[in-house]
Amino acid sequence: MIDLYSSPSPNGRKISIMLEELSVEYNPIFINLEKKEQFTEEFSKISPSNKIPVIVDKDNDQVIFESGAILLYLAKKYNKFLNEKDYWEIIQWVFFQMAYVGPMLGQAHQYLFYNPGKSKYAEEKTKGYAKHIYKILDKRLSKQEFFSNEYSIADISIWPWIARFERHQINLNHYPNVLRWYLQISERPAIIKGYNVVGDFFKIPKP
Ligand SMILES: N[C@@H](CCC(=O)N[C@@H](CS)C(=O)NCC(=O)O)C(=O)O
Repeated sequence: MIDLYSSPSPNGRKISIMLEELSVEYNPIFINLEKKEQFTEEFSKISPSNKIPVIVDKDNDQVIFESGAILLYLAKKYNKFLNEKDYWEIIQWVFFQMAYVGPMLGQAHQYLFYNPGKSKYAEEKTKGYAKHIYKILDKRLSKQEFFSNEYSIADISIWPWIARFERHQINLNHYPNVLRWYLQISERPAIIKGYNVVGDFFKIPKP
């Protein structure tokens, strides 16, 4: 049994979606970020950065934080969504998500959605980064159905961020390949289920 500490956010959803895709039995535990539950002494023991997601795999007595490490752990453990043939291609896109897509779009949430009007410079800068990211993703998806040859942890890591396109002030119709990929993946039962496993219910946004 795996305990998943999560919240209804892109990084948390990556892992609930992965666990649903794997049809693994797991126990979702809600960490309410608004109530600052990520800073409790108890949670600090398993999350040195005081962030979700974290998993505790009781089968192996293994604790893992950082969503990229968790996706790799689960992909290796269950031998799915990270095939040998495309290994490095998948890894590249997963790292691109962790290093650029998540951090930059996370800044867009801060400046465009939660704190508009506070810094024109930061708003323009993050809008530019968001457009750059969507352009890169659109180009990749113009050549193939998924980020690699098959649906993989690359798609699972990127999709929950694109589900926040409204917060990035992005019109998905301007990125037709991302739009096609996003809508196609939105229909997967694991995405629908994994989107809402803790906290309040949210509808998956559709343009
Ligand atoms: N690099 C980390 C980022 C995790 C992260 O930023 N989690 C956010 C929610 S999406 C969080 O826990 N924020 C709470 C806080 O910063 O206090 C990962 O990929 O797991």
